[in-house]
Amino acid sequence: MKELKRAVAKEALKFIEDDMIVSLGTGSTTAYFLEYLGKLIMEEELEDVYGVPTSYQARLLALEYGVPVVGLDEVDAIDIAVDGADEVDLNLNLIKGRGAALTMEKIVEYRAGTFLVLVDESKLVERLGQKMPVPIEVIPAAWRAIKEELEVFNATAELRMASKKDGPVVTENGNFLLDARFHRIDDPLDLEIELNNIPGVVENGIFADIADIVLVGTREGVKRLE
Ligand code: ABF
Repeated sequence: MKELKRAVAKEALKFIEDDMIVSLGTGSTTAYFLEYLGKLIMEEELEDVYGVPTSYQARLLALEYGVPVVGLDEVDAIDIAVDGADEVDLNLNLIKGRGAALTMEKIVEYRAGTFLVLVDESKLVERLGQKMPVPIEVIPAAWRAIKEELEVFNATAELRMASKKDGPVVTENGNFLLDARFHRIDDPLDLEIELNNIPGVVENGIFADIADIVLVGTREGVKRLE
């Protein structure tokens, strides 16, 4: 799978031009993209490209590979957002958030001129929710109330734990994460809106109707879905 991720990461470079502001996602596929992007910048093949990291991990990797970083509040616009996903359905709706950075990811990817998603073929599904849970970022004190509310949606939600001794995962915004398994997600956009209407929910990992292009690494080469 590593080769497929590297292949899509390399293909993504074709979308990057001089003077672009590029938001940088989390996860292993985007890490390969950062490695290749940094190389082009260090070799001066690309000039005046700046990265807007969506997580501390993305920031560290960008700096390690030589990609200059700026804050979201320092730029007028984001030309292109590059990020991975946990699931992609036939209409390019996504589940994201296994990397715990879904809130910042959605903020920048909603705002970007182009949102480019990098996945390997194992992420493609007929319908969202088939394999992966939907991560939901919640106000810590409300996690149990929201977990019970999610039963109304026929979902079973688990509080994401860092480890037995370290307790729950805490996001960079200081919140908890519930991983919610839905039996069927027939209308991702509708569910995304309904979940964000539950008091105490900060953001959820359904990214409906937001991706512009999905590059899929397959054994037959990189496919472009849009
Ligand atoms: C981020 O990285 C998250 O939204 C998503 O869950 C994860 C995908 O990681 P990988 O590319 O390693 O599968 O995009």
